Amino acid sequence: MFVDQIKVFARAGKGGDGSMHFHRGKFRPKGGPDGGDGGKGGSIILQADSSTNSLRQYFFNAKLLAKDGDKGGANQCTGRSAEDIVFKVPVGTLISRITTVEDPETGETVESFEPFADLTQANQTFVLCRGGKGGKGNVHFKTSTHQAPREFTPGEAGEEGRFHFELRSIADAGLVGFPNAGKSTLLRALSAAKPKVANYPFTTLQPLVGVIEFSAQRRGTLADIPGLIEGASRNVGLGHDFLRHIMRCRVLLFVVDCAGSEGRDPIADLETVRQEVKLYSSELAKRPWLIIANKMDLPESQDNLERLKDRFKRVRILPVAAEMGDGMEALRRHLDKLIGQDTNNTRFAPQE
Ligand SMILES: Nc1nc2c(ncn2[C@@H]2O[C@H](COP(=O)(O)OP(=O)(O)O)[C@@H](O)[C@H]2O)c(=O)[nH]1
Ligand SMILES: [Mg+2]
Repeated sequence: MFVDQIKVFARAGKGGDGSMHFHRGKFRPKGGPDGGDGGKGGSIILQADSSTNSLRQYFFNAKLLAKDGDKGGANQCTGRSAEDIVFKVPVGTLISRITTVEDPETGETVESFEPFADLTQANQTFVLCRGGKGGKGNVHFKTSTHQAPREFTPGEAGEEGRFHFELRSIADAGLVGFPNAGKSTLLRALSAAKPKVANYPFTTLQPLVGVIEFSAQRRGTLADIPGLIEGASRNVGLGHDFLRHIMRCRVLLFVVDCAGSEGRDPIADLETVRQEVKLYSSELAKRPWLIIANKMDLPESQDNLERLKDRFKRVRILPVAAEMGDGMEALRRHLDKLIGQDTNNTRFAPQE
């Protein structure tokens, strides 16, 4: 299940009430006021987490609640504050507040979404609902003429609201492979319009996104994400930028130069790439993937293709020659099954 948008209700904790209390000692039966303040209510905090690419946890738990602060105590004791609760969301989650407004024409209530945070950086945090402050105890209300105050203030309510979380992905499928495997050539061969640079602010790597038209009503998006090198999972080069981009694709297409040009071995290349992906995120490694064996026009490719099939027995391997356009129809058919979406579906949002 790939949940990319969800509505949640969130409520931070209420502050504890201030206490109304008078000191009662053995030798001071009528002591002064000593009621302490209430503790703070817990806040609801969101944190962008690079190890997940789905909002599915909120599908089953769409109520985010934090605890209330404790009431103040005698002896000027401040009540205990409730802990803030941190909820993780994937990097790239856009958060909007949902308000309901009345449609002036029909009188129906409609929801409106007002964007208010975009979590684009790993570990970035955001306070979704702030916990209420604790109330003041009666000790604060004592003055020279008012020695036995009975006043205290209640704790503040925690903030609450309904929110829309939406995971903005770069593309439905991402092309992954070492330089010169043929990713750019493939993207050009498959996409209908000239691919555009994706509008993602957090990197010097520029993913190119193209739209594939499967039929008049069905399309999908495909990203060419440059920059993979060995050691990416250890953040060598721009490794983490690269991996963060592919985290935002639902399906991974591993492209290899099946001819093994420049002394490369396609099997070793693929093992290395899979390993980098696994090391970075086990969730990413479980995502649907297939192998595109490119450059099948070259004579060395045939043997390597057999070796590749032997090594990755359970993985779909599509032999193509992107430069010549060979194998594109079979690849398109397969991609349609994996990522094709009806264009009437409002969730299909082509890149700007
Ligand atoms: N013989 C052959 N060469 C190809 C094929 N696809 C791409 N190339 C060549 O491989 C080189 C790298 O291709 P490119 O798409 O830039 O690779 P990228 O670095 O993965 O984007 C270029 O010189 C292409 O012309 C193919 O199907 N057959
Ligand atoms: Mg390229």
